[in-house]
Amino acid sequence: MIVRSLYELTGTDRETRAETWSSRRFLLKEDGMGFSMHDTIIHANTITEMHYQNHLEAVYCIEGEGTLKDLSNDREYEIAAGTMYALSGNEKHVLIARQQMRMVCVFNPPVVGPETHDENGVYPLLD
Ligand code: 9YT
Repeated sequence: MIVRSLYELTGTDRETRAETWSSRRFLLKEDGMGFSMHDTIIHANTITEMHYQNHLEAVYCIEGEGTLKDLSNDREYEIAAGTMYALSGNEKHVLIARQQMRMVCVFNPPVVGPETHDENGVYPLLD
């Protein structure tokens, strides 16, 4: 069994920071669950373009409000606490955070640890 608290992750190599977000990674590939689970803060008044070509991701918003645009078909969705979205087709997307947003994110395959977006918003597949 694995039991972890958010404060144990803060400031360790399980916390990855980027310009528009900070991701606290509760579960990584090394934990052997077959997925990774992150508690991610998206900073207020930011725009983040992402394209997870190598991973499927589900995102459950538990705080804040923003707009999600699916760049594969130009559809828009309002995201607020209590809303989940799943990138079931590796869709290129953009998240416009009007407020600070807090998201629980699950990745399959699991991330290894330090992944952050490359210039195309992609996470590499790491071993
Ligand atoms: C909502 C979102 O995808 N933000 C980027 C960070 C990523 N989800 C992560 O690694 O936690």
